[in-house]
Amino acid sequence: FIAKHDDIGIVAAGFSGGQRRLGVSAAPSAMIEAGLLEEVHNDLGYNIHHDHTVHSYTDLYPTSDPDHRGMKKPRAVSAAMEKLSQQVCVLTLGGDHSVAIGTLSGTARAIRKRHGREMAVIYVDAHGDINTPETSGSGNIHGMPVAFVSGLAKGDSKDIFGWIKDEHLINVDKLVYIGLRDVGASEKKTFQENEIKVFSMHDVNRLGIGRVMELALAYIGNTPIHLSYDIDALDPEWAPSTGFPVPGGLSLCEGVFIAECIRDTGNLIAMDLVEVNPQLEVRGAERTIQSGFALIRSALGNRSI
Ligand code: 5AB
Ligand code: MN
Ligand code: MN
Ligand code: MN
Repeated sequence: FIAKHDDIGIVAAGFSGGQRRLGVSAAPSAMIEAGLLEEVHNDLGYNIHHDHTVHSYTDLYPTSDPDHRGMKKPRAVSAAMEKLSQQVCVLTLGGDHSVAIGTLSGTARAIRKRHGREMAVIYVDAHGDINTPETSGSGNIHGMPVAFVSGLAKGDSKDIFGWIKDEHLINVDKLVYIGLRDVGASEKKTFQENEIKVFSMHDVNRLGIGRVMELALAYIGNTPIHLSYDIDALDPEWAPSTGFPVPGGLSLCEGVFIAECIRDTGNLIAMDLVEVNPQLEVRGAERTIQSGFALIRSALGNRSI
């Protein structure tokens, strides 16, 4: 897994079609301009494979894309994520969290093909992102990625997530959430009915992040891990420039600790960093970008002490 390799593929997935705010597509270029590639190469020591393109996938948007089962831009998101699913990189810079439909399905398929195994997913987020089109109040697909990649929400025609096959699916028995604090009633029901392992902010506050990570990693066992990190898991103090901030989140210190613990397993195979929106400059996007850097550095780097 990546801890044992010197090569890293990075894809800049500046996709914003899973929600209605535009700036989130500018996140990869903002992070790259702030020196992300140099940091990963010079400081973390990886050979970077990167196509020097920020993919917005807007060329894949159909001319007509009416709502379907309440979903906004269903065909655009589906087509973009079908493409991203084939790109399979270690680090994906979003974009909104609908990109996880592409990344999770892509890595799940790759790990099945290469290693004959199912991967685990650690999903760090303020939100559940497990709405189906039928339970979503907003119709925004960035609130639905886990439902689609776990098979809880079914696609229909090929151009509306029908391309998601069994080989792309993640197993909800190997899924762990950390940081939740804004979860809808039907999402709570889904968590309970499927006995999904959730460590909410309440659990983090009750147990401490150290114990939470012990429990989370023991639950997963020795399994390849895809880390899907929504920057809004961090408290707005540390990540103000994001589309759906929720107070009462992880400190940067806790957020970094999560990434370090996962790195230390040696089982990290892929990471998404999503929902940075440099155009929502509450207190300047710089702080949010620097927090994102810290998470990436901690997940991919070596121990500094
Ligand atoms: B994010 C909400 N649950 O479905 C919905 O930022 C918010 O990727 C989704 O976590 C937030 O629209 C999606 C209300
Ligand atoms: Mn290459
Ligand atoms: Mn999310
Ligand atoms: Mn979120």
